Amino acid sequence: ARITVLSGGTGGAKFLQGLLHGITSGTLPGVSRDASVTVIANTADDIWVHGLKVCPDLDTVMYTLGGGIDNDRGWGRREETWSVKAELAEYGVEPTWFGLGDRDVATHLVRLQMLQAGHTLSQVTQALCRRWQPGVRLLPMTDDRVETHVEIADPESLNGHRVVHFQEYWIKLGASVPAERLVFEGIEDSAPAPGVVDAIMNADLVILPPSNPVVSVGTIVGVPGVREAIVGTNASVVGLSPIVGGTHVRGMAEQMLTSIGVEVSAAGVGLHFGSRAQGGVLDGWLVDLADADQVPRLIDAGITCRAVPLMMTDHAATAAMAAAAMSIVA
Ligand code: GDP
Ligand code: FO1
Ligand code: CA
Repeated sequence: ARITVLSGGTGGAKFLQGLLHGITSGTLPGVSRDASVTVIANTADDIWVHGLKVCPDLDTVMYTLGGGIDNDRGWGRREETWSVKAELAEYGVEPTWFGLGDRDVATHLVRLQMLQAGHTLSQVTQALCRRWQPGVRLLPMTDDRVETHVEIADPESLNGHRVVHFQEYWIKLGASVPAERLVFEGIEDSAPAPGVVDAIMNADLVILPPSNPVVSVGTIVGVPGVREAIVGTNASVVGLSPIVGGTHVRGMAEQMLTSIGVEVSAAGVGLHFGSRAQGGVLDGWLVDLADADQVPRLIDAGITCRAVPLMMTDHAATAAMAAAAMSIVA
C-alpha cells in the first residue's frame, strides 16, 4: 500500500510514529508490512533567521522519525546546547526570542550551503534524510518561498495593526493576542514540489493527520495544484481531528481557526475541509469520543465519520487511530 500523509510538525510527526508502528507490527487493516509512506510537509512555518533558513515542520518530522528530536520540547535536537544563541544575544542581535540550538545550526548550515549552491529545498531535504533515515519519503509541499504571517493589533502603528512572521506570533507572543488576519505570503505563486502531486494521485490512501488545520494542513492544500490532486485522486482521503473537546490539544489551532472564522470544534474543522463529493477534500473524518455528538453533522455533509479515542498517548494508541481511519474509508 502507498500511504501519503500531509503533515505539520509535532502533531503530524507523532501521528507518523504511530502509523509506522502500526505498519511494522502488521496491525493496520489491509496494510502490509512493506507499505510505503510519503510525507508532504508544510513549509509555510519556514523562517530566515540569523541568515539561516529554518524549516520547523520538515526538521521536526525528520528529527522525530530519525530519532534526533528532543521529546520534551517536541522540536529541535535532543542533548542540545545553546552557545550560538547566547553569543548572538551578547551581540544584541535579534531575534533573541528564537530558539536556535547548536546542533540544529548544523542542519541549517547544510541547508544554506546547498541552497546557495543552487539546490532545491527538495534536494536539501533528501540529502539531510540520508543521515536521519526517517523511514518515509519526506517532501516539502513546495520548493518555492511561502511564509505564514499574522496581522495583530498594534496601538503604536499608524493603522493600528502590524504584521509579524508566524514564528514571532507563536514563539515571542505565545499566540497570546488575536490573529486578526493570516497572510500566506507567496502561496499563490508557489508550485507543488517534485513528487507531491504524484504522491497524492498514485496513493492508495491520503491521510490528513491531527496537524494544525490552518497553518499546517491548510497551507499544504493551499499550494496551487494540491487541492485539485486531492479532489481527483483515486485514493481514499481521511482526516483525524486535531480539535478534541472544543479546543486544540496544544499549540494555537484555536486562534488560527478563529482568525479564519471557522468553528473551533471537531465538526467545524471537518466541515471546513469539506466532503470530496462536494468539492472538499475529505471522504472520512475521525473525531474523539468526547465529540461523538458531532458525528451526525459530518455524515449529513457526506463525510463518513466515527468517534474513536483520538489522543496520541503512545505509539499503539496512535496506530489504533490510523487503523480506525483506514477502516472508515476501506
Ligand atoms: P506543529 O507544526 O508543531 O504545530 O504541529 P502540527 O501542526 O503537526 O500539529 C499541531 C496540532 O496537533 C494541534 O492543533 C494539536 O491540537 C494537535 N494534536 C497534538 N496532539 C494531539 C493528539 O494527541 N490528538 C489529537 N487529536 N490532536 C493532537
Ligand atoms: N518553538 C518554540 O515554542 N520556541 C522556540 O524557540 C522554537 C524554536 C525552533 C527552532 C527550530 C525549529 O525547527 C522549531 C522551533 N520551534 C520553536 C517550533 C516551531 O515554532 C514550530 O513551528 C511550532 O511547532 C509551531 O508550528
Ligand atoms: Ca508547524
